[in-house]
Amino acid sequence: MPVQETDDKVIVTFPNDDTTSVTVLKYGATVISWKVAGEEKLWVSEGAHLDGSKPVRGGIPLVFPIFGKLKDESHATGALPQHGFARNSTWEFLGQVGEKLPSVQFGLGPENIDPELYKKWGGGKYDFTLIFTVTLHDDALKTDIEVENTGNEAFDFNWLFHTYYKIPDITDVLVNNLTDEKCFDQLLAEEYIEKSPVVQFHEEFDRIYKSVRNDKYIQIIDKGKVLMTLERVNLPDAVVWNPWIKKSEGMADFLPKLGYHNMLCIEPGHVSDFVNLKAGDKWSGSQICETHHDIKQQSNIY
Ligand code: TA6
Repeated sequence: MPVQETDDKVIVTFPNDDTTSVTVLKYGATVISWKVAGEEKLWVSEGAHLDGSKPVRGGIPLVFPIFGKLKDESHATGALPQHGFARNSTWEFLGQVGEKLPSVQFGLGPENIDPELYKKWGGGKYDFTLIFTVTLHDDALKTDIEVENTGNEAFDFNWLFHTYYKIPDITDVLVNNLTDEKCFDQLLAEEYIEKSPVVQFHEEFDRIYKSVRNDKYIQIIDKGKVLMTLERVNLPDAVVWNPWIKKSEGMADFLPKLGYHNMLCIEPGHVSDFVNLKAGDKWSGSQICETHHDIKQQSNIY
């Protein structure tokens, strides 16, 4: 059966191949597993809370309406917790919307948010609908988000897919096609141009690559083989994050502690500034995670 719903999850399997599947936890509409021919592509902490008690550490948490935590409490999102409320609210399963490529949808509106939490966004004056779509290909996963302003006041928001990829070892992987891109280094609180021909990892890494052309592939390369190619639609920014040992030791739900060796976050979004959505308008963005590409080296020279 291509789509199975349980009380807390939705499991989608590829037609005639149940070794290819995606599992979505209704809490946060968090993708907690994506398997291609039996091989898990996402990293989920062994200490992740899957009972709705806190956002899932791993998989694809959904970040809305704020990325990170604003220091400016006067901003409409200033009182919200880090990364907003989408990842810690239970979404409504809206059903299957695609057959040949099995696709399922989840919805979130003010009625699904804890009232205390919702009031922290602009005093609860905004009205919105989020529609999250997950589409399973034989060797790729597509996630789409549509944000609709169903109220009568414009609002500002960030969106980000906080995708945790499973990798053999962080010290072996490279990430390409970010050379000459402007980035904000969250650790140094500094902005600079990335000059490394390929990004490597040997310590905590937390950078927001800003306005990266949407036609640029971002690839995770392991010992010369492309593990993952990320394509983006209308998502100009990409956060690259690995907590390394000290940060992972400081996160109770990050287990095993050496697990930072086996994960890397490449997080497409619109986070370096806000999207301003007028009353009645819609905005959408997508990530396509692909496992079948060869290395595609792109630069900004033309
Ligand atoms: O996406 C990178 C980041 O903003 C890091 O700075 C780190 O805080 C990470 O998100 C995880 O945040 P969380 O709230 O899930 O612990």
